Amino acid sequence: MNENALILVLMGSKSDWETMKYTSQTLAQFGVPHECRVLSAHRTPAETVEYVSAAEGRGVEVLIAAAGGAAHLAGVVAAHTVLPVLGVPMKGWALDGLDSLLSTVQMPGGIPVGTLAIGKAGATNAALLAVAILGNKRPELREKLKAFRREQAAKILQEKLE
Ligand code: RP5
Repeated sequence: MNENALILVLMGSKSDWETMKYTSQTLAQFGVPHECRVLSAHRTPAETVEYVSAAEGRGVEVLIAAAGGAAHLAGVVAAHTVLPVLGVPMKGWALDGLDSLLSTVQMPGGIPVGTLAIGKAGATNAALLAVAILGNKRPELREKLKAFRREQAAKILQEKLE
């Protein structure tokens, strides 16, 4: 447990870590204190609710939830907190992650989940979006994001094709 965590990253299974390590790596790159845990909406429902319900009181500002298949984790997380919740659909074992995408993104009105792309791109972008949210009140993080965008653009502009 990281007592200073501003972001909690939940995933439904250890098998999601292969993808969600990119969320953790990106948050670490920006120096954002965070905590990653395996918690499942259907395999550990009580523990998931307990963990999410305590987030606001701990000073957490954003939650990221990743799941595959019938990917209801992000929706369940969002049901138990008013903190912003970002969902990352995992590619899963069937349907190339389309099942996870629809399960995560199609929240009925009233309980929002900001859903990112399937897989690695979504895992990375969830971290970048969380940093942008934190950046609203933290000028140093906003500056880091601007520097990241500049570096990204410079790399593209230097590309040479054989
Ligand atoms: C979901 O089921 C997890 O998020 C994972 O993406 C998927 C498969 O889990 P395992 O069977 O690999 O544990 O709950």
